Amino acid sequence: MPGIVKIFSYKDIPGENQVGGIIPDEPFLADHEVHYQGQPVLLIVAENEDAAEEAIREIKIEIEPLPVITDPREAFKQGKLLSPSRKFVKGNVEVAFSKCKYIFEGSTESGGQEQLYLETQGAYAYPTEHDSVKIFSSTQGPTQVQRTAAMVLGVGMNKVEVDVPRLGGGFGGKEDQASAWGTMAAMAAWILKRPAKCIPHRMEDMRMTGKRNPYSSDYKIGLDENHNIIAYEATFYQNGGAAADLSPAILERTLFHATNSYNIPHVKVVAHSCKTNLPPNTAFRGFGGPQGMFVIEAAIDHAARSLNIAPDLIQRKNMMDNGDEFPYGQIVSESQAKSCWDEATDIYNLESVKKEVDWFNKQNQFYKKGWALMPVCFGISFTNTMMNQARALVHVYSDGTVGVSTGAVEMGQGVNSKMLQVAATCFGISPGKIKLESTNTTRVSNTSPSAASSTADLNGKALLNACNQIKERLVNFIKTELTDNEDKTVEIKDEVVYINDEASIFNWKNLVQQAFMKRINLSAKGHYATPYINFDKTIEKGHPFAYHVYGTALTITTVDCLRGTYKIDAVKVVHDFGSSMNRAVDLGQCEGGIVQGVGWMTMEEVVYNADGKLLSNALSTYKIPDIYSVPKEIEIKFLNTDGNDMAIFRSKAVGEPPLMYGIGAFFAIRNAVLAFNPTATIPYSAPITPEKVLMALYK
Ligand code: LUZ
Ligand code: MOS
Repeated sequence: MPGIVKIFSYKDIPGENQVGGIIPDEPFLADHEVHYQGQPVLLIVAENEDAAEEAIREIKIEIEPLPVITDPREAFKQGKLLSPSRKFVKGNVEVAFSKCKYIFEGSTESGGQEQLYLETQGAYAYPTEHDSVKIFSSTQGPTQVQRTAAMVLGVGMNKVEVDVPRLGGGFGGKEDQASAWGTMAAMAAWILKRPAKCIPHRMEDMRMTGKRNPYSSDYKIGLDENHNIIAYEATFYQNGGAAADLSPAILERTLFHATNSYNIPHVKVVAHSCKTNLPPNTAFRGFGGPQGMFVIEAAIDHAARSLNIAPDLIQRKNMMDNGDEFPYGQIVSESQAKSCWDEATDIYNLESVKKEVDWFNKQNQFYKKGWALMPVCFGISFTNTMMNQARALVHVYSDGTVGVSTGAVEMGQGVNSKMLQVAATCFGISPGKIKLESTNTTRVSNTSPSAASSTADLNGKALLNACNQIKERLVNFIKTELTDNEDKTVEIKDEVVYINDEASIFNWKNLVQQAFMKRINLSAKGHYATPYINFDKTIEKGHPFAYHVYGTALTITTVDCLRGTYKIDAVKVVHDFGSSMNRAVDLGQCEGGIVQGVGWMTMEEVVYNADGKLLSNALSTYKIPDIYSVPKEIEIKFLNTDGNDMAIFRSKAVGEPPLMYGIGAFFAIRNAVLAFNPTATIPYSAPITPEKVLMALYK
């Protein structure tokens, strides 16, 4: 056909037909079997998009149908697992349950979630010298794209350069799944020796890429007569999709967060990563943590409802303290769980909120309010210890301007602002003198993806290390070459050099110039590897996290009991930012996380049909919070603490933890429905869409 340059199938792949990140179980192009609707089969390269689209319409692929599994429990029954199951054990639940006064059992469902980055996946690439290729990719993981493209092309990683200027959002969706798109562009460019671009339309992106893993779970919770939680058992069935992707790591984080902010003496949690015929599910802000926390919150709510007490009594009573032990062996230290909770219930006046809601519900027949408290404890570090490392490259140019490269990818989360602050603060110069370069695998190699809320910590510390090396050389240069006394203190503030606390004749610019004339090295490569952390998978114990982030959210909602619709009146939070280095950025992350979490729990519904075809494949059928449905009020109070030394400038990681405040919306809405219809049976099945609310109101 006119305009068609080349059609690649799996037979044309020069290297390995493989894009699996953790486990090599995912073909780049389908080979004999197609495992899900939306799996790439052929790569069509055309002079323009229209020609390629026309070719798609002309190609008929005959596929013999095989049985389709979309339900993780069904997959588990048939023994279809993506990776070995995992189990975390603390104490002895069997013995403990036999001594519990109250035991409650049930199951929960939490749905998928489309990342819906504003910019879809995509990449362009062109061939470069020495049989190499350069890829510009919309990825959170430049090294992942590099490694995948090199493997598929059958070349060394040194022949693939990946450059990332910035992304229009990632949210986890581009942690691993950008690799295939980058590799498509790279393969076309490298083989055909022409520039190539590969960008799916929104609907294709939604249909072909994985989402947050849906979970189906069972819980059993045991309490004593004083409402202390003595034992907790849960089994998680993760819907992994057709290939492992990041699901095994997500599964692990579910177990790490299975008890959220609570100290429970006897715990047994088991997780299965189930293989279904859906697009491989993947990272999404929270990375399995939210899925785990939803289940324990449901179990506590179940217990409280059955005991006819308010859930917050059980929540507060069982909150962790310093010295307690997480089920994975790490000892709780610098816990802000109770301080966030107590401050939230105090400044947001929980007692009067309870009274106001009761009063409102008495006054109104067809509108009912509900409230819920949601504590969050989130571990900071990649759970895979090896990944907690980063590098940075800093050049001070002879005119005093600075170029900074790190492994951090800017995707709207503000990490470049933080990197700029690190370099400017260390050198004592204006941010205007510093340029943040693109994220590039040739300048900064072997990067972990920008993920796990750890990007600013890891890359910020690596950058600080690099800047300090240069600064130390400059300070030594002043002490030894420009003044006559080595014992003097030297500081640079506002680009002025202070010697023994007095402004000297030197400023940043002439200092740099003179250092250059004396052949001082004005470049440095920084490296950082998080100290202390470890985890032993053979016993499932260790100290995997650098530190934890804490907080508590109070959510208030109003349900329209004729329509089943609802409004989130307010989400009021006390959050542990440590000592925030950038309150605007951190506040933005917190607000965005809350809205995204509320969306996951309420209106965002990923629907596949029995054949595994995505039905919610556009913004008309997949609803995310818009300006009308976001909480009417979001209030965020910064907990007053010093922060943790493992965080960059003691400013705690902020990317993921706030998302889990959204879980409060589920319970607040559920409580409002129960205020209207106290006998309603409302399964712990998220999202709690208006349809589900309407059914429950009149059941
Ligand atoms: N990615 C990953 C993550 O590979 N490991 C993690 O622990 C993680 N956590 C959150 C988000 N992405
Ligand atoms: Mo993420 S879920 O930290 O890419």
